[in-house]
Amino acid sequence: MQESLIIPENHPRAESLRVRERLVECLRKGIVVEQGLIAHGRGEAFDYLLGERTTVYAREAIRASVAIMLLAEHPVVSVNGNVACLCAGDVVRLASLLNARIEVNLFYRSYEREKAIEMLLKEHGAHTVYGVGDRASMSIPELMSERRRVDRDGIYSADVVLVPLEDGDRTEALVRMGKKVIAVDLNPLSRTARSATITIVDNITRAMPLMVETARELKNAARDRLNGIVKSFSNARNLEGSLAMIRSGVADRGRGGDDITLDSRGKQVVGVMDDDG
Ligand code: PTJ
Repeated sequence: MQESLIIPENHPRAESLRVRERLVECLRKGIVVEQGLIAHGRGEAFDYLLGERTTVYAREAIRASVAIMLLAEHPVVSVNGNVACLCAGDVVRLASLLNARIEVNLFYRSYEREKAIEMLLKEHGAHTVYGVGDRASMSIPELMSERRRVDRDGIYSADVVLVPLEDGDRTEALVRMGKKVIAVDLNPLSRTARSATITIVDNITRAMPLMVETARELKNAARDRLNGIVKSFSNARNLEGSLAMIRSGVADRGRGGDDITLDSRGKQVVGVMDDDG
């Protein structure tokens, strides 16, 4: 963090400013690339339109995602620079609760970045980190970017892959390989959001801790119950809901209104949700 920068606690954008500082620090450490800052800016714009809160639709998608990962035989969490920087600890906690493997997969790939991200994940308690160096010896068919390189024991053989901040090409390619893909993307219109099996339209900084909380809650749930949660989920319907939130939020705030409501735990939510979403 720049020594001169003090973020007052009561600044309305304090959290958002702290996240920016963290990304800049990760850029200096070689974890995040310059392009990652641009990608984050795009995410911030969508987050602003969503009211910077976790909607009921995101909660429903988180629940379905955790359920599908608990039902999976070989779930994998894919980690890029931004994800490692913003939520390494939650990635490790989530993977441990879901019995999932963690794989580094970068669009702007370099061995130094792979190692830096592996080290960060290990500092947060990860045991084995897949996809680093020669481990990423397999290729996702029909994919040209560096993201095609995957670990035989990780993404290549996974049945469910969690891909926060992903590009559309790899999401589509993974789906073509017959995998279930969970995306976290603040843009409900992106190709990633549209082609994933489940899309969580939320900021990863809010979504990942909620995934951990939900994994703790559902970890011992019966398979029938988990199947029920997955079966009742429709990604198309959920994305429509997120888009409707953006539309109504923009209309409300355009009129100077503020429709934020708090749930029983004091978290900002909108709408009402049943037990299983
Ligand atoms: O670390 P690397 O080399 O793998 O590169 C990572 C980036 C993020 C640079 C790379 O994956 C990239 O270029 O991503 P895209 O194609 O720009 O897609 C990023 C998507 O994530 C966009 O749709 C953003 O709206 C969204 N996004 C950005 N920040 C967040 C986010 N979604 C959720 N939470 C965020 N904090």
